[in-house]
Amino acid sequence: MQKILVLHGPNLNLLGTRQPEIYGHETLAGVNNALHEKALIAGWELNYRQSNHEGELIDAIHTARDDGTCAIIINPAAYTHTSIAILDALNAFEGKVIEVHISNVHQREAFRHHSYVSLRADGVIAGLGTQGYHAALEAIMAAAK
Ligand code: CA2
Repeated sequence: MQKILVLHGPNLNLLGTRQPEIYGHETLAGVNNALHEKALIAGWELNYRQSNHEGELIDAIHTARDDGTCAIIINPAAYTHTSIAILDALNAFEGKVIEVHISNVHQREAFRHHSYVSLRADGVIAGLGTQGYHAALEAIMAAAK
């Protein structure tokens, strides 16, 4: 079974509980369960992880590098705009990387317009709400056919 990791950055544990006008009403558990089910039906293993700590996200990327994970879907949240360390970790991962943002970061404050992670990402999805995660998953599975 091919394996995918979905990695959620800081504050995304609050999804569905605050700022629904920006991030929608779906909870993180709802997103993860729906992705897990979709992957499983297609014969893929999907693991997910959320952390508010940069080092834990980096450790999860290192684990993915060693455990046969073939693709990472990552919403680095605010670390998108600050973290060279997450970029470096992703650069050491050989599989596919898709960067997802729930909101359209380009319509928001200027500091959200730059992404370190985009320097490594094979694809970037922004502004589709939580459907962006599904688009990323479908793209990864379609590319492997
Ligand atoms: O649009 C996205 O997915 C972001 O990655 C979300 C980050 C933000 O810093 C990025 O610029 C864009 C923020 C995640 C915070 O998530 C919350 C969800 C619900 C309530 C409060 C925060």
